[in-house]
Amino acid sequence: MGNKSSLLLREEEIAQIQEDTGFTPAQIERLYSRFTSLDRSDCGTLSREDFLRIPELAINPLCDRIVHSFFTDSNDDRVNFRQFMQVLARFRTIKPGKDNKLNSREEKLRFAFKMYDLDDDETISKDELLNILHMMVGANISQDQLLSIAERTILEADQSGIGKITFEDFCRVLERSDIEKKMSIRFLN
Ligand SMILES: [Ca+2]
Repeated sequence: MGNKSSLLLREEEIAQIQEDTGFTPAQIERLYSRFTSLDRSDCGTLSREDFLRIPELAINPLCDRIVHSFFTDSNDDRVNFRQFMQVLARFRTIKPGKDNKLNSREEKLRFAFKMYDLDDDETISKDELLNILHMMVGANISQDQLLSIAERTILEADQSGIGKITFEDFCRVLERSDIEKKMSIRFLN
């Protein structure tokens, strides 16, 4: 107590964020001190550059897309603590019986889908898939191989015959995958 972060975060704000996100007050306090340490300009909001100082993010091949996802509800390219927590909640590990609407399977799938859907048109095109594949595998696989992986993936997933992957296709393909585990990033400790 008595440090800068606990002074600035009011109890009713903690309670509200707990209700929104399912994080415990102790986790919220810890993430808040993390948030304020990233907030170099001390203005209560983070810029895109601030996010790149999170080491767990900086090493993630999808870093740019993940950072972008924090800003989809932001009008001025800054993220306040509440918005920050809403996005983090989607990465929170699901504990049996302690489900929260933000970290449900559906929300995680929706969030992952948006990461692919660069132009926000609700479908994943071949180019968008290639773009993500490229970020994930880097230079280890040739462009031709990536193209054939992307084409085959779309061919197998696309059930509406539009040559693109819809959210329904996406859910079906990932039906048996452990998306809950893959979409859980440990920001805490
Ligand atoms: Ca798209």
